[in-house]
Amino acid sequence: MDGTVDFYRNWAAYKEGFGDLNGEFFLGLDKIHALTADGNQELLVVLEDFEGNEAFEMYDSFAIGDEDQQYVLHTLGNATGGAGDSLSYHRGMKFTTKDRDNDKRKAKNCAVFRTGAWWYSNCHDSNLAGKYNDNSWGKGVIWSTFKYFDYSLKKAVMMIRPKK
Ligand SMILES: [Ca+2]
Repeated sequence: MDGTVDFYRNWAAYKEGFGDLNGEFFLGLDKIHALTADGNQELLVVLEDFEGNEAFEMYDSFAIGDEDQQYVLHTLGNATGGAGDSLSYHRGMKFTTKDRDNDKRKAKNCAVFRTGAWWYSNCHDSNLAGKYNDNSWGKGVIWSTFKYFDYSLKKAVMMIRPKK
């Protein structure tokens, strides 16, 4: 939301989580796994561009594997909302960081290539842990169905809650 926290971090950082809970942060893959393991969570993605336009996308289920499974995005339900679906492309992908290449891109690590960490495939439709304020192709805070690959968003939030 303001670029104060560096998101270009390694596997250990994404496992544990980092940042400021009152500002920018990543909760941590172990915690996200624990919170989603019961299979009853939904995901809301909230996005904002630098012109003050907000967009949302809701997924009616969301769950990731544990570290042995490389935090695979094994469950991602139906998408609804105005932002468009830039996450389903990543369904079934393992998590990749700059020091752990689990993506589908041959001869490149997508986390390095796209300056982030994500459930990269070959490489991404979204890159919410990308580099803040970097509008070069594919490297910024991207949700491609909302603002395409050359627009780094002002704000990106992922929230989960138990389904009703
Ligand atoms: Ca690769």
